[in-house]
Amino acid sequence: MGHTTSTSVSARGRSTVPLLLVALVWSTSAVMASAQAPTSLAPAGWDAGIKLSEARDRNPDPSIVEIDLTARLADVEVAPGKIVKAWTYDGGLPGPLIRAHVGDRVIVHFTNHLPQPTTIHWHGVRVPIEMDGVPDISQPEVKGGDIFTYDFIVRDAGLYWYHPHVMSAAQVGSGLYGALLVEDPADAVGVIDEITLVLSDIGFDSKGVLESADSGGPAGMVFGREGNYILVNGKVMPTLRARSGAPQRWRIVNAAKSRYFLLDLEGQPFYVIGADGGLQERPETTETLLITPGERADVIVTPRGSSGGTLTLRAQLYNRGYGSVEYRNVEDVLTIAFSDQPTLPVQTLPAVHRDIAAPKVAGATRVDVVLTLPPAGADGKSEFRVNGVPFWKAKPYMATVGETQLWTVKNESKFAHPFHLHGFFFLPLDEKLEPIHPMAWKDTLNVPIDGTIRFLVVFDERPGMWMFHCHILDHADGGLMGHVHLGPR
Ligand SMILES: [Cu+2]
Repeated sequence: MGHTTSTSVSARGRSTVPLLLVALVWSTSAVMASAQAPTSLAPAGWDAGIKLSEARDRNPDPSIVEIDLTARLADVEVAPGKIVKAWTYDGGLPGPLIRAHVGDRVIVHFTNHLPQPTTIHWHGVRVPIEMDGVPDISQPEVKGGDIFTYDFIVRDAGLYWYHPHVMSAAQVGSGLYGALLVEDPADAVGVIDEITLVLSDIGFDSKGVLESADSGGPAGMVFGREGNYILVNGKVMPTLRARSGAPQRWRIVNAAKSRYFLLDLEGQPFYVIGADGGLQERPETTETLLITPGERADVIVTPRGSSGGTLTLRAQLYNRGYGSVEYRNVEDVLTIAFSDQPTLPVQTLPAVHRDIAAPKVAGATRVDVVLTLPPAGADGKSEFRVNGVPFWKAKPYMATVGETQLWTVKNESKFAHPFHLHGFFFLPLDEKLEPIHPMAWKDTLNVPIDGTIRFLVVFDERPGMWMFHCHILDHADGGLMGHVHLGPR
């Protein structure tokens, strides 16, 4: 295959083993219940109605993924006869799935044909600051008609995603997002029927015209605008086929600009094996799966139902602030349609395991952050504040290369916030400053209403000005952003 993981030196304890060795010992980071080559258990064409289009790699070098990507307006059919004039990558909603192997070099020749400047941010990927897509920090804005080449190594296996960092709420909300899947042979957990699911929403009227990005005025900003159509891989309520009792691996990203997804499968369990930064310490079973904007989940589901019947993936209500549960209903997300094959006997799910070495709390620099939403001013405008100031009045937080920091983020606003740090993974801790198990590398973490999150982050060798912000993009635009200035040692 020609891929090598030997270049991906990790500062975070991920065992990195050259591929040859992986093939021999099946790696130290993922252990399967059985080393037998898995075979598909799904009915033929099970994912045909929902599968993402994929970016075309035009570089014959097996360790380089080189693609062209164009942002442009396009008519997109999200349901039969339901067409929206969306902002797209390559004319699709979402943009094409980019597939790479850990250690690959990814080159993206990006052209902007939008009526606005834009950039691409590679959410969760440990890129150099020059590739982070933040205007004026990483790069100038890419103006209409201009080209920018993104070029970086993908060091970590996992599901990532890409989206603009210019007028983010408007541009992401209009359709600009796509998934980047970085695969590692060591992460082949034994379930071959795998699909990437990009969850999002979009707002448009009966003529297919996008809802204005500032609809609802200041109150819309404070809530975080949600689109009126839930999308899975760009489709309203698509159908995935399944054989009852056959496990499927779902790689899920929430690319919505504000909407939380509290998923349930009519009470059937999700077997969670990974999060933002790849596989987690050990699997965990849950009946509801919360994925807030920006977060990812790697889960195995084993849907069960009657031959020819259906099962519905639903979004339950989650209270992320006023307007998120009042007068709202559980919404349907995806239909699972069972084949007429007999139900399979109970399958042993893979005993996925990953060694995660927690950074040390002792010696970590403490950083305390409080999120607030003061009453609106006389002009009726509200602003979110981080330690008393919105981002446009904030000074950067300081860090040095190699430093470990312990962040405490306290939410004193009456809205929940998915807190996202660019460029680095962090490890969530509990109130006793012990790692939360199963441990998982995160780059986005929900701070519930009146809640507090704590995490350890090791700032590796990539100096620069790294953003953090709420991934409810209206909140980010409304003040809830900041920067970490990572300087040389
Ligand atoms: Cu927020």
